[in-house]
Amino acid sequence: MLSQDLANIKEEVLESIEKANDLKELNEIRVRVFGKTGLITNISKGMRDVLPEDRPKVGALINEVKTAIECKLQEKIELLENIELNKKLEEEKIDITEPSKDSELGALHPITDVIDRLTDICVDMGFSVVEGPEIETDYYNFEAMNIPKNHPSRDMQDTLFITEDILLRSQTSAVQAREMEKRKPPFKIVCPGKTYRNDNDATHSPVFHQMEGLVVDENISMADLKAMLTILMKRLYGEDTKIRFRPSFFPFTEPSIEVDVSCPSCHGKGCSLCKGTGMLELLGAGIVNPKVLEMSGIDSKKYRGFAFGFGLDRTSMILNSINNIKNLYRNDIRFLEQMKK
Ligand code: FA5
Repeated sequence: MLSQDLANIKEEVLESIEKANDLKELNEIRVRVFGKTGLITNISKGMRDVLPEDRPKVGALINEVKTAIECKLQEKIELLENIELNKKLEEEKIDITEPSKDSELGALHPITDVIDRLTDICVDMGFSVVEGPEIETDYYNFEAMNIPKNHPSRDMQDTLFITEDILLRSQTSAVQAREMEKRKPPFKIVCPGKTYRNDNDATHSPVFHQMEGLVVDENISMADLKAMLTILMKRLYGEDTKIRFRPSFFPFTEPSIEVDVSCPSCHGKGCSLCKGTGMLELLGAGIVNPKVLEMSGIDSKKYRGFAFGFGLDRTSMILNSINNIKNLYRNDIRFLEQMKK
C-alpha cells in the first residue's frame, strides 16, 4: 500500500517537474513534496506505523523516491537557469562592429596653455621654473623692488592689502628678491602665477596672471634682453611677428622698456582688437636696478641682470583673439569649447 503511494507520488511529482515552466513553480513543487506537511514528509512521519521488519525496505523506498525527485528538481533548475541566462545574453548582446559615439576630448584652459607654451620655450633656453606665494609681504612685493612705503610709484598698481604688511601680490616681480636671496649668480628663472589688483574692465581683471623672468650674470646688457624677448615672441606668435620696444619706467629696472607685438589678428594693419594701432602691449622689462641687486645681497659691481614681466591673460587674449578678459574666468563651456586646438 505504502509502496504504491510512493510510486504514485514519484510519477506525479516527476511529471509536474517536467511540465514546470519557471523557478517559482519548481519551488512550489519542492514545498509541496518536502515542506513541513509535504507528501514525502508525511510519509516519513508514517514510518512509526510500519512493522519493524518492513521498515528497512520502506525506508530504502522513501529514500529512492526522495533522491529521484531531488535529482529531477536539480536537473530542471539548471535547465531553467540556463534558458534564462541565454535569454539575457541574447537580449543584452553588444554589437562590437557598431560605430562608437564620438567621445568628447577635454582641452587645457587657455591660460594653462599659454603658461605651458611660454615655460617650454624658456626651459629650452636654460631657465628654471619657480613658484612664489600669492599672499606676500609688503617687503618682497614692493620694498625689495625699490618701492619704499609711501612712494608715489606704488600708485601704479591698485594693491589689495590684507594687513599693513601683508597683501595679495600685485606682481610676480615679488619672486625676484626671494630668488636672489636664495641663489648664487649666474642663474635664470621664470615664475608664472596668479596676481591680484583692484582693477576691473574688459582688459583688466582683479585676478590675473603674470610670468616673471629674471637673469643674473656678468656682462648682461640690453642686447641680451632684446634678443631673448624677440626669440620668445617669435616662437610664441610666429616668425613674421613684429616687435616694438618702447622706453618706460619701473622703479626696479633702469633702463625700463615696454614691449608691443604686431597684432596677430590684423598683422599690423589695425583692427578692433588692437584699437587700430596694429600693435598690442604685452609686457614690461628692463635691466635690473643695481639697488635691487644690492638689497638682496648680490654684488652689483660684478653682476647685472635683466627682468621681464608678461601679462599672461593679455598673451592668451592675443593668441586666441579673445576680446574680453572676463571670458577667461567665466568657465562658460561654450567659450572653452572654442579654445580647443
Ligand atoms: C608689472 O607688473 C611689472 N612687474 C612688470 C615688470 C617685470 C617690469 C620685470 C620690469 C621688470 P605692469 O603693471 O605694467 O608691470 O603689468 C605687466 C602686465 O600685466 C601688463 O602689461 C598687463 O598685460 C598685465 N596686467 C596688469 N594689470 C592687469 C590686470 N588687472 N588684469 C590683467 N592683466 C594685467
